[in-house]
Amino acid sequence: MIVWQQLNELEKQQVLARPAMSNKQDLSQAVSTLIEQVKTNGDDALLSLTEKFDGIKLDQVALSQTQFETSISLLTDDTKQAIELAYSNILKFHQAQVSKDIEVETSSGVLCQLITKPITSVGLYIPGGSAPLPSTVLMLGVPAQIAGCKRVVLCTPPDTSENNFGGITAEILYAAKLCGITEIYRVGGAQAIAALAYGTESISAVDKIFGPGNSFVTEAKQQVNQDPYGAVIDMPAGPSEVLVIADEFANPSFIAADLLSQAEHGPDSQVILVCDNQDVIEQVQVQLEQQLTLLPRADIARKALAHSQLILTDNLAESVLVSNLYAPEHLIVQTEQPRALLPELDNAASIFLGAYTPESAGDYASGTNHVLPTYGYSKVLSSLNLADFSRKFTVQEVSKQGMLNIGPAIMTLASAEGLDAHKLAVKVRLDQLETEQASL
Ligand code: HSO
Ligand code: ZN
Repeated sequence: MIVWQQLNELEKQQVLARPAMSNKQDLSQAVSTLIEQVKTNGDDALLSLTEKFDGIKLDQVALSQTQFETSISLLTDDTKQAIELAYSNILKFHQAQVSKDIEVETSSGVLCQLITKPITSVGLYIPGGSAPLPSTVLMLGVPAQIAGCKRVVLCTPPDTSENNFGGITAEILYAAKLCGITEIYRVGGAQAIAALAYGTESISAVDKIFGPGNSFVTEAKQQVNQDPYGAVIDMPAGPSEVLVIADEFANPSFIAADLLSQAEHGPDSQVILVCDNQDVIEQVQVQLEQQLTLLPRADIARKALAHSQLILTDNLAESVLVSNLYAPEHLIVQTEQPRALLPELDNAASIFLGAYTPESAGDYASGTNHVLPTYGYSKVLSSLNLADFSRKFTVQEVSKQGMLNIGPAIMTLASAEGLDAHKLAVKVRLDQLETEQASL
């Protein structure tokens, strides 16, 4: 346990510092080689890299209809209903984000519009590996569906489990089906990102790539994002994080469970408790040990907890200050009056208010999006939302009367900037209007 008041400024910074990204140079070299392979050899590269990294020799990356049906038949009704409930809540919350187009007559005869259109083609990357994430299919697929993107492409590594070898995890497919996604490929890692950005014989390139992934995927997304001929990406990604603000009224068992749910994501997960009551912190420590014995992913969670922070503050206001400094991806507020703190919480990507709002609620089924800025980016970036799947553009239309109204000001401004061609573009029109007037 750390006592916040006993730290100097430098120590405070160190306690809240994110882990440095290690091996950057090696990783970026390895990833750019993979990307080059896909650019040069297309599908052949995808198939041979899938054999190398996933241990499966596929004859094609696309998933056939038969494979789709076989995989999906493995699902129980319970699972289907759970996915449907999550889908319906995520749909409701994102549907409400549809924004109206704007039309304003700024001066008489001068019409300005702001119009929203879907991004034409988007690629959704869904990780496989130790924890395939059907919930992420919903978080990306639902807004893509509501926005009306013409092409929605899903890439995920092939399933290696015995009863579905070479297929795709059934839950992922069911979630995709609800979101109306039909273009599905069995390819993961940096090679999937390269295929989405540059295209291969069977996968056409997309405009924007979404979704979480391991360090290879994250690096590949960054590289294609920097290439003007690559693809734009959703947001920068770091390890997942939770910060819990608690007071004496909090339930230590709930807090421990929330910290562990973040810790089990990966050894690099960031877990922080900020509390103004020492008893609560000590009880959380006991609970953590007890609950860890119940978890199949205890090894992973222990590694994350090894670099977690339990911070004792003087009061709630100081806890809020620490949270604002850290700018967490997820912020759970377990206090007597959680909503009262909301106006003070400046920098958190998704906030969970009250004893019965675990992070798991937002991860799966409350309706909010679980793709969120990490690594302190919540200070400036938003949680993923409908707007990320569309673009806004402006339209203006100036009538003759409108030109008479704003033309002289435009000419003055163009003169001030020394841009005479700009001035002339208005002058020729005003001259024309004058001639028309004279002939009446
Ligand atoms: N907590 C993760 C999302 C997730 N959790 C998916 C479970 N499944 C990052 O926000
Ligand atoms: Zn989670």
